[in-house]
Amino acid sequence: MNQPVSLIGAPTDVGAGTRGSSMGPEALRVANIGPVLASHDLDVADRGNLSGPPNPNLPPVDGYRHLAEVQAWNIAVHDAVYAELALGRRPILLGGDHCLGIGSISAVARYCREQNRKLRILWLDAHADFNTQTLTPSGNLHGMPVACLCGHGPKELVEIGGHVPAISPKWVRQIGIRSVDQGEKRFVHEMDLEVFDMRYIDEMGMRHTMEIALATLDANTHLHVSFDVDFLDAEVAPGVGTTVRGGPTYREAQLCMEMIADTGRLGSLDVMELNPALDVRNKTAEVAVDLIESLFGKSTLMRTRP
Ligand code: 4U7
Ligand code: MN
Ligand code: MN
Ligand code: MN
Repeated sequence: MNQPVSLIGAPTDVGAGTRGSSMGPEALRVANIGPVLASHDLDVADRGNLSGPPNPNLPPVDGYRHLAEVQAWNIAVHDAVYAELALGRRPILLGGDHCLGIGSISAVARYCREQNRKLRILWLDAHADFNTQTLTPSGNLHGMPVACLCGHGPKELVEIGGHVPAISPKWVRQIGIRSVDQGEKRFVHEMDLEVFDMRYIDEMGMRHTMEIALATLDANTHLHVSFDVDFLDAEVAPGVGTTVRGGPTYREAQLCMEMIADTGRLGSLDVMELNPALDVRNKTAEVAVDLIESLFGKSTLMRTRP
């Protein structure tokens, strides 16, 4: 029997530069995320939306915008994600901007630590999200979650999971990256993050990329996918705040999701940064739901592994 899943909405854009990702959870529901997953022999519970402070829309203070609000939302996300894991269910976080990856992944890491499980994180994104207080060009915390999880950030966010750092950079594989800021680039190298950027995918292909990114998973590994919808090429997915051209095509993204599904290890998921205010007839939400369907095992035909 498939492990049940729980949808958790986190309707906020406090960590983003462009407003609107706060409407992401509802757009994903309108695109039928719940029923679509339920059609694949999955028990799906929609837990509704979390609540938290409104977006005050203020400039950065000491390099961070809205730190207190981002902290409050992440604590709510952490608690909700952890509660689902403790029930033996697979949390699907419906964002919301990507700063919420801190709450979500710190909860997954805490659970894995308690259960003595290994953790592998696939970060599907156009961006590395590895900025810090001094490196950030914007102060927007959705550009900093990976650094915070690795222990580099304000204590308000770094300590949310109880254990500092929440994760090791060694557990992370970043895929689809094509926009990294100058200082951020140096820090990614310094911390030795494993990045499969678009040039790598162009040269080696998505199949090889995913084989490498998914290598060395074992039966005791929890796989977490943090899917920033701007991972996708801007023509496929216009409904995001920070579009970057030159991303994976629809077919490449499908293959990526199918190969993750084939591992049978998917334990939790974030669907982040969808911005319905910038979308066209909800098509980006529909594309995201299509891809998530593949991630949970939809395949065209029955297949045996090659
Ligand atoms: B997302 C940016 F400067 N790097 O830090 C920044 F380009 O969660 C963008 O991946 C961050 O969408 C994008 O503000 C964050 C910018
Ligand atoms: Mn991004
Ligand atoms: Mn992101
Ligand atoms: Mn974005």
